[in-house]
Amino acid sequence: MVSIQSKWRYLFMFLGIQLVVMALLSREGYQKRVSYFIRIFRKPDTFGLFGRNHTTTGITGGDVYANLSHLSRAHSHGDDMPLCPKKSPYVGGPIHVSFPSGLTLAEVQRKNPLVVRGGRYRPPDCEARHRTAIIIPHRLREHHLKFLLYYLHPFLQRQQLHYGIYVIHQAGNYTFNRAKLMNVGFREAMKEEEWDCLFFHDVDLIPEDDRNTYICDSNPKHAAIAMDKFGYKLPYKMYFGGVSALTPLHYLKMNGFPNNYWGWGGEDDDIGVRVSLAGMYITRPSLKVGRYKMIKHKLDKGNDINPKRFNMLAKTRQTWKMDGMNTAEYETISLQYLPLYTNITVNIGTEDGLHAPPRTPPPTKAEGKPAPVGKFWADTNKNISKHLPKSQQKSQQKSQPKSQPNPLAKLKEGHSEK
Ligand code: BGN
Repeated sequence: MVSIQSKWRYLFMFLGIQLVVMALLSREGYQKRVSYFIRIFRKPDTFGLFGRNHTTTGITGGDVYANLSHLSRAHSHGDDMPLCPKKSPYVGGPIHVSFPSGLTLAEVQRKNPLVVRGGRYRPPDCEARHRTAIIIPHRLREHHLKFLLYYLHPFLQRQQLHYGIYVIHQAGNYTFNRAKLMNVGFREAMKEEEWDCLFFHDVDLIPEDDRNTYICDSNPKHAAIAMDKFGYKLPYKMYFGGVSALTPLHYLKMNGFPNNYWGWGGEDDDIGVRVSLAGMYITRPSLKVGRYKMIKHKLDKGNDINPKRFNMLAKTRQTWKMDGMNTAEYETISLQYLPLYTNITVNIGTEDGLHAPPRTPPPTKAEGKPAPVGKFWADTNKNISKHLPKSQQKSQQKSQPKSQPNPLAKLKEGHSEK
């Protein structure tokens, strides 16, 4: 038999436990804890994006869209909007990242109602403190791009940024050149708005923690410090690949990125070396925050390992001032303001130049194979026409002057107050 006295004891113990639970919940961040408990009992949604995520290190991630409905209900106050807070109230820490089949761009668009033409966004209820452009070099990775857009849009909205997403698409099928596409992205983005920070972003890397703020530091920042493919560690001290962030001033100080790394490897190391040659240093977020998941894929067709990278890297000290933003030659083939991003398709030429004529006299064995200029142009034109609506095929063609000796002057001309 339980005595009356012990009944009271149990009752007090029960009330005591309730008090402790209430105290815990009412502390700062209780909403996060409540939603965490709710998620445990909730079935995963159609895309399985609300489930818990146990990564290799046991970090649990939340749904990147979880608190964005507050934003879509917020009202714009026009000119008298207050400045956004220094720390966004929407930032929640680790994000659950998975790659479900069946996701469509239409779904991404539906989930991001405040994103406007060209993939631009401004917080609806406050004046953003930062203006960030995301530059994504791209070719034949539509599948990856869709996932990146799915995660990146809400990620940036949670950080209350004014942002724009630019996809720089290399036309034709000549060897891929990631760094040169970044130079194109920099110039084209800066022509449109006065971005105060540019994030150079691989298409297959998804950020896993929204405390990894997409704003610039006083020195160039390497954001992708902890990738799953490297066991969430930096692979080597000077690594500068994946995702990096520079202000326009940083970028111009180091003469942008190299234009002559065709194929996989080395260009990111060159960029890292340029940072120190220009008298700057690399900053990084913490390993806990700078986490990224890579979308698995095989080495791309048209992006073979660059055998020249070792020799080129050895010469960066001599070449960085002569090769970079000041010598980036390209032609813009089309500029499309799509609902989720600005798509810029460019001809960046080949190792032999922008419009290198077939070599005469015919190359000797020692010179190697002649550049496939004719085929390159045939394929470029075929590919571009396929992707453009008939009415736009001519009107969207814009060409750049063949040489742009002074990019700084050009940039200034291109700035626009929007
Ligand atoms: C390095 C590559 C980088 C690449 C990383 C991670 C080179 C240059 C020769 C030293 N660098 O080895 O470009 O991002 O691996 O994969 O190959």
